[in-house]
Amino acid sequence: MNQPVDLCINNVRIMTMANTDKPLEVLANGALGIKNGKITFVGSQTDFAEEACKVIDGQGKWLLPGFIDCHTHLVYGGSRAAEFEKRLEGISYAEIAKQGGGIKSTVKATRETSEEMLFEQALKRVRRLAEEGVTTVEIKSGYGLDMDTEVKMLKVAKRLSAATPINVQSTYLGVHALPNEFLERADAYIDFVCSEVMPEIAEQDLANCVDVFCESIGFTPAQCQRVFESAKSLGLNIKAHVEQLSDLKGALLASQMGALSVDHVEYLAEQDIPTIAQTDTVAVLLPGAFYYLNETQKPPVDALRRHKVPMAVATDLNPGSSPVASLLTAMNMASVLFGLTPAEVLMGTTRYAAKALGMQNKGTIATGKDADLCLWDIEHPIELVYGINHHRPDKVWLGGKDVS
Ligand code: DI6
Ligand code: FE
Repeated sequence: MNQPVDLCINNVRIMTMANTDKPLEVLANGALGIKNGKITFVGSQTDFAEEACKVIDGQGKWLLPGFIDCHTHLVYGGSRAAEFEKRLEGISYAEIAKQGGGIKSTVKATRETSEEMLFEQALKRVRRLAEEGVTTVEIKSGYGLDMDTEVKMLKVAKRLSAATPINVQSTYLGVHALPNEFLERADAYIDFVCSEVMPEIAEQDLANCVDVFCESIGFTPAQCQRVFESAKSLGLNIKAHVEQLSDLKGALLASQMGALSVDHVEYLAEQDIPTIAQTDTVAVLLPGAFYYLNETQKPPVDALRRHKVPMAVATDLNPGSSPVASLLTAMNMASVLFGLTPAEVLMGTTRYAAKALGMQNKGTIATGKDADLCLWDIEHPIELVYGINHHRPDKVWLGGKDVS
């Protein structure tokens, strides 16, 4: 005889995000079976034949995959409110970075902040995201740039995972800015990252992905390529900040080397998109940074869409270019500022966000997937993209466990 499932959620409208051709397809009068944290049944209520230890009546509400914020820098010390004021006076983000502010000022603050304090501050940010139905968040290091602080940041990310009802995926972003100790010696810094820091992080299992900032105010494609090669030799995945402020062809490089995602891509050239479309790389759009930096160059959404490059949407939550602790707000911005359809935005924060993290077990509602789910009392999921700050999930399950 079959073992009963642990939980059945019935009487729900399910948006599975499993059909890429019809993202907004709805399973009316749906039911879901969960066993050992995995989805074992998804279908119509009338077809649900198994016995369940516990049954929840969804009262006709909407069941969606938990949201995934696939690009954040939410562990950091200090604040950049004063820099925000400077930018309002007309000094650009790049100019502030050149004057030693920007990322570098957060590096100084993060080095000076204890692990405990970093944890307490980041915990609040994670909770803000979780309140909106985010069940998985990616967290990057990159505000330490020395061995101890990068390790400290990644340890905080790991602790956040244990302390909150949210999955955390950690990414090592050592190649984010050049630390003062290596001024005028960028290649020596790349040597240090490749031969010392990355092996240590892999050894301690502190991250499973490596990111870089490929940019005129960051690192060259040749330097990023060396980082990617080392990361791959250690069995780590790769992704990259590319074409945020200028076109260095970083997206071409990263996608050719098997990157999970290329992020920002405002300055991505249309002619490069067919080549990227041949790979498995996701384009992660970050409208919060576009909004805060008052950018005018939009990512080539039409061409990405035409060539079927999967697009994800994330907050880029960080103290400088995107102090946005709200994925739902970033989702609205992706539509209003970049012209993504609600369907694209919903796919971009579930299925394709999971793909951008290499987490094929998440992001859709289908048998065998992790039961990370949200129940929403709304007329239609499009409402989650349409308004700002109207909705919170009624219930959230993480690996089948009610964490709401
Ligand atoms: N691009 C970003 O949007 C973040 N890092 C990066 O390379 C911003 C980081 C910051 O301004 O602190
Ligand atoms: Fe970023």
